[in-house]
Amino acid sequence: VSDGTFSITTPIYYLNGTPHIGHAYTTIAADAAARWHRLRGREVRFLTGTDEHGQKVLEAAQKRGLSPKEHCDDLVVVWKAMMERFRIDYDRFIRTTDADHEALVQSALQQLYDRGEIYRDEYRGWYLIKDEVFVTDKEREERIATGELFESDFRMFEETNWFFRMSKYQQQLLDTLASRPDLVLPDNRRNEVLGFLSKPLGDLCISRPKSRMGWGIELPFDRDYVCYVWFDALLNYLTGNNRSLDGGPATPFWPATYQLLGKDILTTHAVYWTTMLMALGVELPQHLFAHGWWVSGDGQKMSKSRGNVIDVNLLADGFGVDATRVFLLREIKFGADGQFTYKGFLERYNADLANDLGNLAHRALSMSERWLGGAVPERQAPDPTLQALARKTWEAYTPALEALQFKEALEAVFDWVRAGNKFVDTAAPWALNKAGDTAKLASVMRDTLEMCAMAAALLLPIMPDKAGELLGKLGASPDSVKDWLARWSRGEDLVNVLLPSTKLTVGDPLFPRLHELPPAIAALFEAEPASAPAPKTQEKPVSETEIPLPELPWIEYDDFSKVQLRIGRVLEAQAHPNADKLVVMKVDLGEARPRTICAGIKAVFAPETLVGRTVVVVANLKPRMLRGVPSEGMILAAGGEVVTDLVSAQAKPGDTVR
Ligand code: ME8
Ligand code: MG
Repeated sequence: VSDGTFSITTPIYYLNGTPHIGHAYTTIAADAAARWHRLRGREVRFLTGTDEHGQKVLEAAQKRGLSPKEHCDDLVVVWKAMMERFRIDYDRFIRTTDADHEALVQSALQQLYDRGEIYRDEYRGWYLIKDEVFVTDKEREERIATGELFESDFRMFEETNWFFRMSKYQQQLLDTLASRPDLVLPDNRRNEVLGFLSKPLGDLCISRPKSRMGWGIELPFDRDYVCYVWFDALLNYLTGNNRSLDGGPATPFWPATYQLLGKDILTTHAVYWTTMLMALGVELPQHLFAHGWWVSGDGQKMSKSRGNVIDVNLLADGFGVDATRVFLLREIKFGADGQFTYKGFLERYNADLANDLGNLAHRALSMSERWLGGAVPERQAPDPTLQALARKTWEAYTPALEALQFKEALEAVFDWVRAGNKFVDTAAPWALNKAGDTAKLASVMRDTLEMCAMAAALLLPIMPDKAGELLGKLGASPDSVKDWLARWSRGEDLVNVLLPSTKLTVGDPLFPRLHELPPAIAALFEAEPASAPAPKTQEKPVSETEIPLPELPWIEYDDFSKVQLRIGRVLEAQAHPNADKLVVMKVDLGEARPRTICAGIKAVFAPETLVGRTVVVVANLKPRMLRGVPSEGMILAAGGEVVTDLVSAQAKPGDTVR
């Protein structure tokens, strides 16, 4: 790629299930980088897509009773929808079933075959379907012994196949890794690859007999076979970047600047892919960056196969798309593993977004509106301390983002935001307003607005919608940012980009504070007891879940969540004047006045025994008149026809019951 070009790829995802945060993570990271380079005025190519051939996808299709292509056509819609929802602005979404890709794979195979890089041999070995790779007997035994995998994860295949002479390239790969220390990033991953290459490298089986597994691209030189899924999938990076193998026009997008992947597929990229490119005589990518894993609460890698995954749509529903993008990139160092917890997300959301950023924006806009007529104020010159800090922020942010160190880049922005709130506290614009020091007030508010503008600009690649919204409130737009970044990179105009007299808009808060986990997420924990003791593996327990539950008119959580239950305390209780079964109570729900509630419990409870009792009240039951007395809620009682007790809890009036 030339200097003005930035080309980035993600792995192409298997269509054996729906996306989870792991897939969203890689894709969001690539999108953030692509957006940054577009804002810097570079020509960008961002490639992502789906991996549709092979045993694993075929089996997923068979489970659904669909042909593999029907299955993929159906499922790919879900992946594209995830990408659209998460504002993934790719330049191409490649599917390995696309015609141009199939043609390129066949051309690659034919060229290698013609050059004697492919030969036929007998093969006998264990195949790990989950990863679509053959493994050695030793590796299989080890991974079963550690409990990571089961015997059923492997199949023994014994067949004649076609092989790529990968071993031939071992030394060339070692030499390349030595001369290009930044080819595989981060360093610990590079060391892992070197470790792998310290043992002799074998050849790569690149075919599958159609008689056993026919879902793939046909070998052009042997129609009884299809291409091995990884050999097919890796070549997507050439197809998707228009890198022809037939002497077609040159493309500015290959070699890619960065190829992102998770550490689970390091070997296939750092060894298979690089040696394939060597054999084809095609340039290697500039960098292969293997990031870490999101692990779930149980410390396990999240995966479609394990079923312990976090649903990205639930995060987007509960916290918003932009908050999710920021969280994923902010929480763990790109390269390291991280544990996902909803509580951690909630805390991070409130601290960084609702409090720090939301607060700075709200203060800047609402004070300017109240005291300065709601337009960008004029001022003499920016505060020099702020300008120095802005420079420092820029110098921390830019190289971090360009090296895909999103966490460090975001830390620089949020430090800047916190400095903004401190600046306001110290400058005390409210005091300046009171003292009538309009010139100083204008200057302080302008500086504060400029701080918001810089924060929005630097956050734009990470949270395009919310940063865009903030820019809009400041009378600017995402387009303005291109120009600002160009000026800032030339060393100009920090804390000085807004146009005086431009109208400001206060509007709604960018990130409303969340007092608790969003209901749909909280419901996950109610459904599952937090830490049930692990079942002993020796005994064969009678599975209770096999005994059917009674037929009930089941409701969804959403239906239940419409009912607001609140703790109340009975302050007064009397017999109803016109109905001899009813008691009329005054109940404190922690509201401005007690509620009047009628209940048919007089046969069981003498009114005076109710005073002082803590009860549970349906607080949002529509008030109605009962024999001339209003009833503004309902008290929960146990028993059927005959009430036996009132429901109670140790809590204070107004507390929520769920
Ligand atoms: O491996 N944490 O596809 P795949 C972080 N089709 N990232 C994760 C993750 C997690 N828990 N789980 C998945 C394949 N990922 C092949 C790739 S490329 C030519 C072919 C991300 O559907 C991460 O990027 O299993 C990982 O490498 C990728 O999804 C694997 O997706
Ligand atoms: Mg996988």
